[in-house]
Amino acid sequence: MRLTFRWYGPDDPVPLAHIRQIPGVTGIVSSLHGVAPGETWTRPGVEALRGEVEAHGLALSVIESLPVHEAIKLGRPERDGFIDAYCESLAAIGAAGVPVVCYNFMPVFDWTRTDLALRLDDGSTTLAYDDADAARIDLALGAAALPGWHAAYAPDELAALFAAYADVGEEQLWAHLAYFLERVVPAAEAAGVKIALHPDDPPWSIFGLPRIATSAAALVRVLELVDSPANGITFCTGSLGADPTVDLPALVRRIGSRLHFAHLRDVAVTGPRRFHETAHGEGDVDLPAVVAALAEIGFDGPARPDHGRMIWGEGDTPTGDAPSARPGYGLYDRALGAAYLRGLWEATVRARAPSEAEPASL
Ligand code: DNO
Repeated sequence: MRLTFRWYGPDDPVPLAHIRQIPGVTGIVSSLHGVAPGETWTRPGVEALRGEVEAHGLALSVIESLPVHEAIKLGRPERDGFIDAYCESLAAIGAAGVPVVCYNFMPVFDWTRTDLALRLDDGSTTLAYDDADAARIDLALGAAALPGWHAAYAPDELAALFAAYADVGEEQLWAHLAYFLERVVPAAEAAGVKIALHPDDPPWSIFGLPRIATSAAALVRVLELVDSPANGITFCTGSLGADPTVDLPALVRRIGSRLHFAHLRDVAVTGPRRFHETAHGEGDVDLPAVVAALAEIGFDGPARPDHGRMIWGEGDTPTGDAPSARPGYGLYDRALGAAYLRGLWEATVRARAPSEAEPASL
């Protein structure tokens, strides 16, 4: 496992210079955040990002995300043009030397929470989801009604998207994913890039929209749609960990060599379809067992601490200025998460091969 950290580009309040100071972190997970979904990425664009990351002594390990245009998920006639653009972007990413691309296939909204600052007993704040709260959100007001999605869609745009998805059931969404992968996986192979689908977060339908990457069986089905080493999974303990019926270590073993990227974080499940994120190691996810399973399959790909709480005043906006951190992506708690994961990994690898002086990789 190689330890990485997400960086949102030059606008990220957390600078690369600070990320570099986290022991064990050698790689960066980032994206061309200025390029709109559906637009084609260029090799110089990716190379510029890589150059900036490398100038700070880090490697550009993963592109997260290369977004999938809604026309592809909806199966609209214009999807072919967007799929061609996606393939070209993969070629640019591969030519620029980045080996892994994370993406998701969630309609309309990516990860979703109903509270971005739930206060925990220790005074920190964290991201939380409660289906009962979600049911009270009035999306007729536009995406602004949903925490974290303020600028994403105007009310009429959102209404049009919901209307379009009214005709798309889960099996149809599967068919659209298959159509996409049948065309994109060969392009990924040619580009020397591994693509890695992120499970839906939370792993169930929200606001009546179809969602399909919601279970262990679904992730296996994704792999079977196109049976190629380039067609893989981003294994996210936070997404699937919100469903207590998922056996995460067993799923690591099942995905095996098709597990291309790991998001390692923790959640506390507090009721049916109700959870909040916790510090790494403090929630209901058995991270030691997940890390042991990763070691067992010989995982040597990128992994990152995922979200973190807001601690030590980070994210406070006493002056009403721009927040010093984006929800879930502050520096401090994620850095603690990285330190925790590093320790777990070292101990796990050492226990498996006691004679080795140093762990195989970190
Ligand atoms: C949440 C992330 C997701 C992820 C995308 C991948 O913080 O894990 O936003 O980047 O779903 O496409």
